[in-house]
Amino acid sequence: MTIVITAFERSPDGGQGLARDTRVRWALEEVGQPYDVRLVSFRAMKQPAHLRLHPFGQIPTYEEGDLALFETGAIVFHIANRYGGLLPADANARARAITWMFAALNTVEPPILELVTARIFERDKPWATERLPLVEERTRQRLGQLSARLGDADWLDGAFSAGDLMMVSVLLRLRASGLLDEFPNLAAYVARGEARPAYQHAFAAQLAINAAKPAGG
Ligand code: GTB
Repeated sequence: MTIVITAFERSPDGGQGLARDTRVRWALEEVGQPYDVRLVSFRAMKQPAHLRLHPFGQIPTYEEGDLALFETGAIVFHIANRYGGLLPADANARARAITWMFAALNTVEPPILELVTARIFERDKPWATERLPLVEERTRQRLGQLSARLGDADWLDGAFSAGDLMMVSVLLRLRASGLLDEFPNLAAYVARGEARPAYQHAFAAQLAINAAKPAGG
């Protein structure tokens, strides 16, 4: 059955791989499943046809036969659960890998998104210079905790899993802030994720769509 995902017709990041279809592409590459991509404009995302797939009018979505999903956590979990390669067979190890997926999305990503908002979307506000250091410090604290847990391990819990895929995807959003470099083991962890052939393929696929399109073109 053909898997179809949606992605930005033209990602605002110009192909840096930061839009969330990249994590879904990465998961599909890791498990060796081919997929098609339907590109959607910002306008089309808010139209009834897309809202039927995604109630919040966003990308990515995932369609496979009768199944339609939204939310990257649910999509990556579905891929990992249905196809081998992203979750351990041992039940406890599997539960721990899933825990790391939730930790990435519920505990690590929120301060990172707050930081992105403060750095980019709120930077012209009169209170931005007061707020930004506070948000940076909250993010730094979270990264410190994650860094302490990772230590000198390659991955968060044994072999690479969907938990690492999600955590690396979340951390990648920090690169422009420089905060990641304050934690060399986390920077190396992200680099290990990016070096995986599956990530490379996913990145190249989204770049091929976005690099060819100049802003406003
Ligand atoms: N919780 C949802 C999930 O994980 O699937 C969040 C989905 C989401 O945020 N989708 C964004 C979207 O569709 C694209 S990925 N936004 C359009 C809208 O809401 O109208 C977030 C994103 C966007 C842009 C960049 N960038 O340019 O760097 C990075 C990430």
